[in-house]
Amino acid sequence: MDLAHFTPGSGRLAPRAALRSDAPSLVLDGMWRFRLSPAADVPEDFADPDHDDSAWDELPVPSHWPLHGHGAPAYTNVSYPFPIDPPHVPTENPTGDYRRAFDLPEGWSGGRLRLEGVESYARVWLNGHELGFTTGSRLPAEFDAGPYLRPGRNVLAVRVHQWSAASYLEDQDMWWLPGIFRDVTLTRSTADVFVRASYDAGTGRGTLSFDGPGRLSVPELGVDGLEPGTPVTVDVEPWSAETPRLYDAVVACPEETVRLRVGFRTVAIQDGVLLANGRPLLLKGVNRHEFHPEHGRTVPYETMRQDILLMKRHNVNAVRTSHYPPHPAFLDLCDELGLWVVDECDLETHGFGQVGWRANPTDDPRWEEALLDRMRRMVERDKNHPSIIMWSLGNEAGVGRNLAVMAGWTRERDPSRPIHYEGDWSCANADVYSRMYAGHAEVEAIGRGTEDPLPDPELDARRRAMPFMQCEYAHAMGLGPGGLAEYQELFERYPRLAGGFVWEWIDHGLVHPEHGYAYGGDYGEPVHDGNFVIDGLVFPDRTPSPGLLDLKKVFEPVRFAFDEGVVRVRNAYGFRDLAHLEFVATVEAEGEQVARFALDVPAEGGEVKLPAAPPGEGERWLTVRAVLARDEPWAEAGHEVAWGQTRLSPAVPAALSRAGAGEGAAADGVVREPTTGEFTVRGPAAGEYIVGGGRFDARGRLVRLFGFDVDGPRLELWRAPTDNDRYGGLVAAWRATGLHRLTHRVDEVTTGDAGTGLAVRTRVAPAATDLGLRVTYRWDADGDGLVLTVEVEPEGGWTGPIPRLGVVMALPGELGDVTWFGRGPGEAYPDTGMAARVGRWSASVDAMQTPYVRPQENGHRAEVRWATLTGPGGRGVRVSGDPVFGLTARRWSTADLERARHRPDLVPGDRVHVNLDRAQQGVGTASCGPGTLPAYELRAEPAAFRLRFDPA
Ligand code: IPT
Repeated sequence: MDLAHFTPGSGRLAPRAALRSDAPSLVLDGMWRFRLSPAADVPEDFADPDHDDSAWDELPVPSHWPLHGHGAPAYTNVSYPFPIDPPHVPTENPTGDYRRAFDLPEGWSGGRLRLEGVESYARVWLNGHELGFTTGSRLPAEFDAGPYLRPGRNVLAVRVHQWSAASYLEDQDMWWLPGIFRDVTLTRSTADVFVRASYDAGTGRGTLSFDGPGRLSVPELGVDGLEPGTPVTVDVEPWSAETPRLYDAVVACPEETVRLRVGFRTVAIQDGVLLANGRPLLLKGVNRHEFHPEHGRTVPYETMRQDILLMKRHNVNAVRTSHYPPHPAFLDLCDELGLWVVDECDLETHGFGQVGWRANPTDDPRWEEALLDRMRRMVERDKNHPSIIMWSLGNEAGVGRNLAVMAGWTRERDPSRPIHYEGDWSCANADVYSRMYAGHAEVEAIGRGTEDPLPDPELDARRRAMPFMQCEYAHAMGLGPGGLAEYQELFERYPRLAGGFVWEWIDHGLVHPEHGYAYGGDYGEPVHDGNFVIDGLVFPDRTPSPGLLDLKKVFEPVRFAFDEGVVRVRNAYGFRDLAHLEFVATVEAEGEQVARFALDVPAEGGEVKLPAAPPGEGERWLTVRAVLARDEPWAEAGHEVAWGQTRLSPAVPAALSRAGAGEGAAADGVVREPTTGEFTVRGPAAGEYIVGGGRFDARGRLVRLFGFDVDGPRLELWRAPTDNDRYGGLVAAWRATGLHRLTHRVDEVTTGDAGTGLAVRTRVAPAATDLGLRVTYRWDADGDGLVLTVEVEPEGGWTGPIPRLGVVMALPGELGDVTWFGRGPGEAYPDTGMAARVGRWSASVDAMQTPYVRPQENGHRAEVRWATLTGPGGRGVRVSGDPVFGLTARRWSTADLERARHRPDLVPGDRVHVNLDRAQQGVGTASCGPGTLPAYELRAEPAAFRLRFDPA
């Protein structure tokens, strides 16, 4: 079988719209017979209707065979997993033969066999007659089955090759997953309909027309029996992602009746600004791959819906279908629930970049037909969706003549939607200037229109008149992404900036018996890209990661600004007012609610007076929340859309001046259980020191605290590297310096005059360098508590950032319950954690871990005023900051965390390891994109910080 050819298919019918028709159709999904062969040259006798397949396996359709025990998945990002020698493909070419018998219903005649998606090359036989073949994995193909259908039993046979010339066009960053992975139907529908529905914001009227057979009616608009090609203009409510108003339409064709939902909206570019319905359109988007942790790209309908609900609930308003057209039902849901969509063609040739783009199909006339075929099939299938606002030619396919062919055809077929393509920065074939991972400074320059010019003045002038978007930014790999708020600030400041799409929606971790979730290399792939496939805003099971919670905050459509006794509420929606929201304010003292009131906010926003809070003690915060007043199709009444917080009093929290306000504080100096005698002993015993409730060894190391065995605290600069730390190169520098292997030399242990204090002078330094830190730990008893002052003085020529500055200590494993007053409930780092608000939070140590698929630094709680770590009976240790500290608690050490490759590698030990940080280095997004912004970098500088320990 020759798979090394450029032709995209044969025997296929002209592409047409995905439509809901009343024409009979037969769903052929379900169990098929299946046989996998290691190469393509298998005899074709299996297509014979009488072929004996009784010894074959069964395989569900739709599915990917490697996820059902046949072969294994493989992950590469940019690299092709086979030699680059187009159009040739490997001899080792997993080939799946599928067979399915079905009974034709009585009275049935004619019909089309429709395959919604097969990866990557399918040959199709009906009753032994070859109907043709198709490529273009995430695009439909239809074959005329009519001539070969027969009454009663029919046998369909499909041969699927994993590799074909078409594989060169499908080098997307994802698992290679062959198979019939979307639905198969036999349908008698033949109609094609193209509905055009625009909206004129000036008149408030919509214009409707259509191409196709039959007559169009929209009863709700009084449109009845409209003929093709005859526009009609009527009063309508426009469609937007915020207000997804759809009208039911019917097209009565001679042989069938087609039902559609029409949305009126107009996308335009004016003065370099992207507009929808005459208003600026700010894309708050995400890149979505189709992914399910068990089913791969065969995504159940309910999961598609869940994705959209999750997006909407997190203030996402747009989706780029990276990097191929999704299942058609997903787009129906986008129309219905409201998301702006950039529909992307199934085209990526990224791996040619690794050979200097030699022989790139994008620029080779022999591939023109195949590339155009993909574009046509996408546009024809999806043209009726109001949600789709741009067509994307593909992703990372380099530059070349075939792009012009794709764009040219598309412009003619559908002039109503701008064309997107990022891979050619000259924008020769695009209508918008799109980039990926541009840093903040460059985005700002583009916003101002002061970007570097293109060499060609004509192209430069064209591009300068274009709106700008980031089709990918803020790489959500592992901990992070950092820098979201700063991007959003720019997008909102400059009208030319139309926002963008965070990379990416979901971690593609496949359920794995040993590793929990698998990533590249876990199936023994010789070429792979490790955990680069784990870079989503939701974990593989679709639990939101902290990154998504931050994104929700940054994307909020309502903004609050506080001033003396007032809050200014700004409507940041593009297409609706605030009438659908309710506003609730609460006042908390030390995290406990002391007042709650409703706020009357005008629908257009504005300044609202805040009622006076009742008098009282403690650090007080006022929180305003905007929640849905009524159910929306995507969330229930009460769902929080936005919030803001302001501190009422006092300016500086009184954390260190004797614990008093919080839970677990020792009352009036009375020492509580356990009383081991340590509380009363003063002064050094043999080989040890005792200060208040703490016992120290001869080297000044705290070994018992309030009767608990402890270890430390001592200085810590290290953190288990994040993906951004690693891929951005910081880790290499940190390791070269030896920050992961600090030595601690004790120079002097002295006691204070009254025997109540201890000073431990040390030098903390890595081997093989003269860099170091003079660190003094000063311990003072204060009532029942102990105050630790840490003074740090760097020595030598420190350059570059350090991971963290703080102390680490180990507590008994039984102290597994944590309550803190600070930011929460989730993790926060200097440039993340916008979602973390000030309050009183409780969680077990186990629940404080963020389950990043590839373990790394996580779970840091920021700006903690005080925290208690307690065990059975509520006894334990309370730590207070001066005024705040960063808190991390885990059942494994940083070294264990760093060693782990998958979650199951993390085995709880018998200690709780607690980091009490003064500061951490920001997170950034350097795994792909800019690193930490300078404001969030941590340097080795002289520092002093205090912590107070009390029995809890
Ligand atoms: C960019 C790709 O478009 C995207 O598919 C993904 O691979 C991402 O990188 C990394 O996760 S391309 C890159 C060269 C910027």
